[in-house]
Amino acid sequence: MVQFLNECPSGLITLHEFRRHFCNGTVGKESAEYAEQIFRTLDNNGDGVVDFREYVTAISMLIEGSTVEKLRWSFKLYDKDKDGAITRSEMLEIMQAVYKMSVAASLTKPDPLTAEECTNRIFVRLDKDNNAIISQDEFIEGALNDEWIREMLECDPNTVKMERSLKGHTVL
Ligand SMILES: [Ca+2]
Ligand SMILES: [Ca+2]
Repeated sequence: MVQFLNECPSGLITLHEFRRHFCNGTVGKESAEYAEQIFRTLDNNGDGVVDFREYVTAISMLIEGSTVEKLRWSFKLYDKDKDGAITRSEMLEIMQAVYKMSVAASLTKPDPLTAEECTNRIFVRLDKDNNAIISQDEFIEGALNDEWIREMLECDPNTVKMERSLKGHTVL
């Protein structure tokens, strides 16, 4: 947190600053799109800046939160237009960003699924009522019952990066 305050004495962080900060790691510019999604999720009231409180709330939830809380956060990450439902294109967008980032960071396992295949598989498993969107209930319930889904949705590169940052000097 000290570094956050040093870099943002006003206690506010803009997307531009966040992207620079977030991408200042091993994964380089491939993470820019993903950083943007995370920023949007952090920016609770959608005013284009993340204040210290929003930031701390999110970080502590990602560290200490329950699985359901984390899934709720992931849901928001995927639900780009914040209408309470995830469409296939919203999911694909995140998957592609995560995918590019994983490839750049060499985090992918051998023979990984493509972003499209992941999205399709997730939809088959989560969209229980077959209406082509995933509601928050479908999302959380499905993920709780399916380890593969949970792993996919929690976006490993993000988790890894957050943990790495926290252990190092970047965030705290
Ligand atoms: Ca949506
Ligand atoms: Ca549905």
